[in-house]
Amino acid sequence: MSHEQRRDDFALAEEAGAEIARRTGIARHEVAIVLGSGWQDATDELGETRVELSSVDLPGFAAPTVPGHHGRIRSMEVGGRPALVVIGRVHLYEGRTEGEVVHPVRAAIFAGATTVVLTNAAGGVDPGMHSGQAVLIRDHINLTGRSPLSGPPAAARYPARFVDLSEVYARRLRDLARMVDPTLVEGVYAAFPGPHYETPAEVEMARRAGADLVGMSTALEAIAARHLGASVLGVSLVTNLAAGVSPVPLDHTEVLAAGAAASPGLARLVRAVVARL
Ligand code: 8IG
Repeated sequence: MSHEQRRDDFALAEEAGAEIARRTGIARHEVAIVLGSGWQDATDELGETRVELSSVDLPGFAAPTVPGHHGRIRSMEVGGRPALVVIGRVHLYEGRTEGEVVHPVRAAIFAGATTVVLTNAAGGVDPGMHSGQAVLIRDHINLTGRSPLSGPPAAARYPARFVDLSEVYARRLRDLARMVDPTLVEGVYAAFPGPHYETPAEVEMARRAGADLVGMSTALEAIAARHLGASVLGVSLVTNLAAGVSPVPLDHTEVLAAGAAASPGLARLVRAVVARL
């Protein structure tokens, strides 16, 4: 990636943040909520929608290509706070750059968000997990081999890129989530590049490395959010047991179905956490 493009990642996200503020008429959205696969049926139940924007009209947003990812951004009131809800993310496996993958999160932070809620559907590595279960992400293992902070340095007005990741997923936010639902468990999320699911040997490797969940998103967005100083809450919806753990082959349509079934509970959780921020 050229130096020009790298600087543009941040400049473009700032432009998008300003455009979001202008189009919604809300100067500062306090919270960003990224709804991944399986979470989008929960959108309407998060709260009151103020404005819906088509993300492709905003500077720097790439159109998602995954079924169930729509490329919309809503300004909503969630738990009494102005929130930007990103409906449908883009992934590395769509051929997008790290910068494109984290762009909505950066744009939302430049639009004012100091808390970022990242949601995803994931495979359960821990055989004790079950489809439909929400798991708080305690930490991640980034197996994508990529970073949103790689390349020539960003302009000096942005934070240094050697960002500390000792608490990517804020303990305070995990504690808040457990106050809302004391049955929530925590897990380590291993981010694979995808789009293929893992082999049983790869899942076993992830398990031995300490992973409880496997997925294809979230880690880069969490890194980008920490780099810009936002607090991150990560929640995975387990929609399948990972290869070798599950007795049956994996299927994306099951991911969406499990999400649809779980959505009222997921929306309630996010709303209640945001209300307590
Ligand atoms: I849903 O088993 C979902 N997303 N990498 N592996 C990976 N991503 C996933 C999986 C899975 N299930």
